[in-house]
Amino acid sequence: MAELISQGQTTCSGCGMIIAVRLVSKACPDKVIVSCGTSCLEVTTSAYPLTAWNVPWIHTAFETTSSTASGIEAAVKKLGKDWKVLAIAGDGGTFDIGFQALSGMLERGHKVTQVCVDNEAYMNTGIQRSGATPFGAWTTTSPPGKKSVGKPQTKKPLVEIIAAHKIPYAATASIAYPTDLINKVKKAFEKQPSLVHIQCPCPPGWKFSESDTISVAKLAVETGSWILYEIEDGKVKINLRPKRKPVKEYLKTQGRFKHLKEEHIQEIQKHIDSEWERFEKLEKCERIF
Ligand SMILES: Cc1ncc(C[n+]2csc(CCOP(=O)(O)OP(=O)(O)O)c2C)c(N)n1
Ligand SMILES: [Mg+2]
Repeated sequence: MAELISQGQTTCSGCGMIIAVRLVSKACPDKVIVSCGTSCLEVTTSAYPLTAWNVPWIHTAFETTSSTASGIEAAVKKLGKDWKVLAIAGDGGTFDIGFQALSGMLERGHKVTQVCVDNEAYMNTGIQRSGATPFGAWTTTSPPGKKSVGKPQTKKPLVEIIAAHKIPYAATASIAYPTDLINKVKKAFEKQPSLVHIQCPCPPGWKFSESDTISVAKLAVETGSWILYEIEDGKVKINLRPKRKPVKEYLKTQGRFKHLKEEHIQEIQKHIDSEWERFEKLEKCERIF
């Protein structure tokens, strides 16, 4: 088991993303090569001339995590080595600018596991909205005001889009459910190409106290706004069915939602309820892709 990161990185206190990476470590094979796109993860772990990485690691551009990983995998194959390849990128690097490279990597069938450490905005460049930012959230590029609710769109359904590439494994995970997360990353390394999408609460970007990271992550799951599920060989499985708390309890923990009016909160609640209905139906299908 490779411990990917050593002490000495410079993440903010309470950073959910670095907890996610430590948990991914628990499921990583010893011989692993990492491709990491520009993100908080990269800037906090590799400030020249230092590095916190204990394994072979390549910093690649914001948009090229998966193309670099594809190249590493092709080289490993050609050399006949048994190294596994891990691609890690933020939500911007996975949902948005890196999406084309990711789609290509999956479509070509490269044996790579991609982990998306999703803090729901472009954080290292100053909290700009991404395709992963949830509806209604404040960011510096989705400011609420008289004519704006915050981010007007809902979160892109990444895992479903990824599973539509007919890859063997894609899943969501939460840092508040470490055993589930570790088991999923293990399975992802066994069934490549694969993707694990981890929600990573961010104290400065979501505006909550740095001591609350895990409780915020847990509330996301308990309110049903972050659904723990996997799609294995096209078959959907919901991994946890919480007795859902009202979403208000999750929203009120974070300053990024503090401008929301009751009608917006109701809209978010409705969206969650309809997503659960949809997922319950999907789970009954033999396979969805
Ligand atoms: C082509 C290009 N556009 C913009 C940037 C600036 N940039 C670097 S990282 C980043 C945002 C990263 O967001 P995300 O992938 O979510 O990672 P996070 O910082 O949130 O961890 C941006 C906009 C860049 N490096 N390259
Ligand atoms: Mg991000």
